[in-house]
Amino acid sequence: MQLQILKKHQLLLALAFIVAFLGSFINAEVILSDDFSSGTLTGWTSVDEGATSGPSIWGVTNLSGNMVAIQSSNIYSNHGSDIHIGSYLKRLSSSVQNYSVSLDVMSSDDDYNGIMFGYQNSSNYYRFSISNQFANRTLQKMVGGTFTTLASDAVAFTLNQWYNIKVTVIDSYIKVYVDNSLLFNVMDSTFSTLGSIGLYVSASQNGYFDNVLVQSVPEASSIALLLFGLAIFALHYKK
Ligand SMILES: [Ca+2]
Ligand SMILES: [Ca+2]
Repeated sequence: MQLQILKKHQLLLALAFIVAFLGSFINAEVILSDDFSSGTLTGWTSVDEGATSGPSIWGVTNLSGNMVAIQSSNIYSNHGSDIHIGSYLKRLSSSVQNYSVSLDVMSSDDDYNGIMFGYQNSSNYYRFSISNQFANRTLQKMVGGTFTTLASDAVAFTLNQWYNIKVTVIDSYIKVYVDNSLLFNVMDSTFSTLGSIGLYVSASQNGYFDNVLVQSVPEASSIALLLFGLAIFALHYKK
């Protein structure tokens, strides 16, 4: 009987170690958080691609006491086609494989705004964009300089309204959420690492961005291992 109690305590201790150890993997880790309250774009690099109405004008502005990033030129190329490039504000270079990118976006212009992620270089990345004029929300990948549409719908964003866009890339599944509602769920493993992210505009004079949050997401295998440990513990404890 005493031996049994001792064994239970040892098992509990072992479990505590397992939980503590795996906890470090289970917790999402913040890779980047920027609410632009610093008033600067330190750490960000602008990349202009649009041949018309450039250059870009990126900065930080105060909207009713909230500091946000703004792009205020109408820079664009290939308007209305799948390409619709313009300018982006780039950051990070990460080899993390499972991740989430969240940000708030708003525009007083009716053109393209969005987010680039899984960015390996200027010819290889994922891009989610929204357009009021062309009434669509589109997830694309650019591979070797050529865009392919992965998912699209026919909904226009509302001018001057903040939207939260969240993208998760976990085990080759790309999920796009708008205001916490799942919009797209696509399987694609072309770009397996986070790479860089980009705050994206095309012909969007006064595109606003805020609350950029990039996190690593725990791998399913870590969670499975923890559940396995818990199951073993439960079985022993039941005896
Ligand atoms: Ca802010
Ligand atoms: Ca415009």
